[in-house]
Amino acid sequence: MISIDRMKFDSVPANLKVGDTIRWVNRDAVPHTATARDRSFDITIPGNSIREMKILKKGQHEFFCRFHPAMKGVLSAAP
Ligand SMILES: [Cu+2]
Repeated sequence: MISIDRMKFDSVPANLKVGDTIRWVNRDAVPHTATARDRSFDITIPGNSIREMKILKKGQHEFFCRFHPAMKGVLSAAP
């Protein structure tokens, strides 16, 4: 699970693998996205909502929110 709270991504779990499911939990009232710079994922999470996403690509994925580009994180996925 990766929480989003007060316009920030919470810490990303370690030891993730391709095929794992990430649960994005948006605790803010406004929508956010989790968008990989390599575009391997791009998911919109409405305010006060949960969205699930499967990790499809190995490697280190920097991600950000398209609506608030200052929001950033890194997700690493083993093969
Ligand atoms: Cu945002």
